[in-house]
Amino acid sequence: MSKQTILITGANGQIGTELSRELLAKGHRVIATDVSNPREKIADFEVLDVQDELRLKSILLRNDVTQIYHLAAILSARGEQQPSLAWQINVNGSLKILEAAVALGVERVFIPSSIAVFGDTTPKVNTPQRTVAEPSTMYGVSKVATELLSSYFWQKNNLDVRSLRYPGLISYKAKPGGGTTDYAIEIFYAAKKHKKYTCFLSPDVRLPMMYMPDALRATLQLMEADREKLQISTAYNLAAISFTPAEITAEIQKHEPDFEILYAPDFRESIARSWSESIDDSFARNDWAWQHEYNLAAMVADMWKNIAV
Ligand code: VAH
Repeated sequence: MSKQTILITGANGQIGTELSRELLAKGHRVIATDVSNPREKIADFEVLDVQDELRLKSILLRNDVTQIYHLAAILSARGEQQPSLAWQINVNGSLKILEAAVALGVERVFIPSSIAVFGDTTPKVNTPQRTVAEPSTMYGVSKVATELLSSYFWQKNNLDVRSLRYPGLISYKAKPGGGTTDYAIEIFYAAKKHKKYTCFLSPDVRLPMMYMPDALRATLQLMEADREKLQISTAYNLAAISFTPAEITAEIQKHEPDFEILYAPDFRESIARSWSESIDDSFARNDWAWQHEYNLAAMVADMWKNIAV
């Protein structure tokens, strides 16, 4: 892909922090944006609330932006505590991004989706690409809406919008916030620091998960794929591993035999149980040669090696 000028919203977040570095390493120019200044400046940075249409357009115009990665979002757990804010940021924010992209000739836009679009009426095992999507969280509702907006803007405005239904993402370079899958990150810090963790999900709750290096590679691979090969204009199912709190605990105990887990399910249990247990991502593997690299053991080993407390 030729060198691009890329605007990232939500750049201080779990994905944005690492995506900025990946895109810079590929030689692209990155304008990182978020609602507050970053702790560490990785790229050119501008404060931006995605609901501020005038400022958004000013930054896009001033920098002649050719691509947008719109990562700003309120995740599932926080979205249940602030549903109206989740709709404002996740849907109205995305609509402003899409409208500005069309108005200013931005060539390509990435808006992440999530396996949170699935609900209790969705087949839970090997969830198909095209299936029932009746989520029971505002986050899931907002992601169904943004998937449909993405497809609409492709069909009606020929705007090249692409999206992935990310599973729970695990990483150590930037802390996540407000997610239901965050236990799978918290557990490492607790194991290192205290050799004990109280998990907010039950031991048998199986969820689709992915190590961040796989997620970053999938994102760039999709964004660099030929559009003609892409059959899906909403969001691609994306899969790597699926595990339960009990299974990741057993894997961590191979590194810290004294690690102990306690279970105290909270409101996030019902969110997690409404989601898929595993995902069929055959469309991604067929259309743009997706292939994950990290299994549970490899992810845990790499997290354990890199987490410092
Ligand atoms: C969340 N990490 O927990 C996000 C993700 C599949 C879950 O979308 O809300």
